Amino acid sequence: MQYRRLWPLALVTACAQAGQSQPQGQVDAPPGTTPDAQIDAPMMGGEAGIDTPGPCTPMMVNLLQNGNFETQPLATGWTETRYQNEPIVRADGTIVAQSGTVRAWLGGVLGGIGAAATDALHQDVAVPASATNIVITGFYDVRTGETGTTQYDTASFAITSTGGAVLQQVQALSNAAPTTAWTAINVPVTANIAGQTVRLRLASSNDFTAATSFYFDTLALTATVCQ
Ligand SMILES: [Ca+2]
Repeated sequence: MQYRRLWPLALVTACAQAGQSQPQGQVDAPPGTTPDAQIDAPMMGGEAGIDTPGPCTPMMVNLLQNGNFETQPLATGWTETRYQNEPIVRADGTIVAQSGTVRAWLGGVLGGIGAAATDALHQDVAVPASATNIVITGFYDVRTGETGTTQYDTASFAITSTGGAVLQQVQALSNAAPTTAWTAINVPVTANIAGQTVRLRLASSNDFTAATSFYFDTLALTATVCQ
């Protein structure tokens, strides 16, 4: 940590030795860094005595575990809330996985009259305080026995608190907008989740007739973090 906090001085020294001039208060950053935000920002708070972070090496990471659902045992990293104890992370059925052989399959089953069939799958993710440029990517596929444009069966992909409060809706799906192939998700996270543990939650609800299946695969929660 110490050497990182000292690098601007070292760089100034190196530049001076090379005969280059530097306007006072400006230091060129090494490639791949954004010096203004990382050097100036910590100074803006003005709190004396706080150990402000120095420049870092930005690195893109995937914060989601087993987003492609291929890790054994099935549903590693995820918590399933099953309808009639049917597994959600599975390889069987007619829709081939988008990656590997396993995907999440929510719904595809009939509920009772006045008692919807519900499936849910979630994973809690600790988002580093330094995380920026957070994006959710993946694929979904919706197949339904319903016709028409009335929503009877629905699904949602959301970022929630660990208590379940929705922080950002990532993707809302229903029988009214079925797909015929895997469809890409690419959604920037606008909710302020850096430094928090949040929940990625997939959930479905089916009514009592003409089932709808909601498939998800190859999910990722990527962010740029300081290393
Ligand atoms: Ca997969």
